Amino acid sequence: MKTKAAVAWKSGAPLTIEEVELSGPREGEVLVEIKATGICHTDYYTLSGADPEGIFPAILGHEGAGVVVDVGPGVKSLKKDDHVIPLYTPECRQCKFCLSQKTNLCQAIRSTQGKGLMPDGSSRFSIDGKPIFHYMGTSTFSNYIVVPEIALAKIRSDAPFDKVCYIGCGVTTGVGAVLFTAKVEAGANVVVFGLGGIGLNVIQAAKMVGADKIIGIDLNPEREAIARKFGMTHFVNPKNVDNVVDTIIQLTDGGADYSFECIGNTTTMRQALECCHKGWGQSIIIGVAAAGQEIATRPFQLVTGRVWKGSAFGGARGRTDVPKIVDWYMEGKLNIDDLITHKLALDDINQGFDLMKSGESIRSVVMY
Ligand code: NAD
Ligand code: DAO
Ligand code: ZN
Repeated sequence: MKTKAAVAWKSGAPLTIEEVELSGPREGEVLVEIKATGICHTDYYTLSGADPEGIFPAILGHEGAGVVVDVGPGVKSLKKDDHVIPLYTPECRQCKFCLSQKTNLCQAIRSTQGKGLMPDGSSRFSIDGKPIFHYMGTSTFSNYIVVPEIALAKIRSDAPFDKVCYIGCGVTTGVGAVLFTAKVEAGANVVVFGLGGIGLNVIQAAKMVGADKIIGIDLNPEREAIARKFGMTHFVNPKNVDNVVDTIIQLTDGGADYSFECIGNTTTMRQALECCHKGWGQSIIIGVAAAGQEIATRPFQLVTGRVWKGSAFGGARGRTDVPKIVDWYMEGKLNIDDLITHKLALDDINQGFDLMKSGESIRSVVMY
């Protein structure tokens, strides 16, 4: 079949809208009509050329929601018309990683997914017979996609696609980092570096669990108002203080119980660790730094009890946790609507990247 898609032909170039050939689902695979997709910083990171795993030509996008159109042989857990969110972190429930119950990093299809291919080593996308690579196993900048059954979370059918697509990455990453990775407790002091599409979700989850002080750090003063709406109690603009770490230590009487780095900058990663409370403070790295970057601190920071951790997709097990997060949104426990600042047609997808780069949008959503 044919599908309309935004194709990334090479790094640094705008996406172009193309009619792409999509071959049907094979064993264990599912054909999905994507109804809406968010544009995340990580799509820009790959398009910019900073991603060491970036492969071109590819169809980017990893924050979608849609409907099952057809299933391949052997698919048991999904059927036509089911509503789904594609998962760039699948959940096979059988691999060593899934069975460990210690991580959400299912490895069942990791090697082919990282090469832009389906698990059988081929691409389902092509133009004039030449393959176009998949991206993060999802490629939600295509109206139709084929994905493995283990990379789809089945969600309730009354959830609006144009909102819950954001649960495919940003919401789950931020909320999950608080609930599943850090397990922040009521009364904790929390610091969030970067008040964008991820950081604001960290803030709303910190408020949800009853954190005490929720301190937001951002260079963009316009992020203060929306962050306060989501639960931030104190705002620090690094441009207005001599030393960010000292400022946080003073505000929290000794340091943060938990800090979250939601920028992808190795300098702020160090600050996020060093603003943590001696003896127990934990710093969670969510931001993805450019290829080749390294983090540094004095080892004594760790000897004296601070803990450095990372979180991918919020530590969420996609098929298990994503439907629950959709429920939380539908029950009014999470605010997604106010974070979706722009809606675009696929033809205008490049505007979404411009809005992100200028700091004007929190999330742009493309509607098919
Ligand atoms: P974003 O661009 O929406 O937000 C980043 C924010 O950081 C902006 O508000 C910006 O003003 C602020 N900022 C930039 N440099 C700063 C600095 N030096 N000091 C203070 N503030 C600064 O990005 P996003 O969509 O929220 O993504 C944040 C990061 O998370 C990215 O690196 C992205 O790739 C990563 N990410 C990680 C995961 C994961 O699973 N770990 C998932 C999705 C995204
Ligand atoms: O299992 O080795 C692995 C890789 C898992 C990928 C997790 C990706 C999370 C960070 C990338 C940002 C996603 C938008
Ligand atoms: Zn697995």
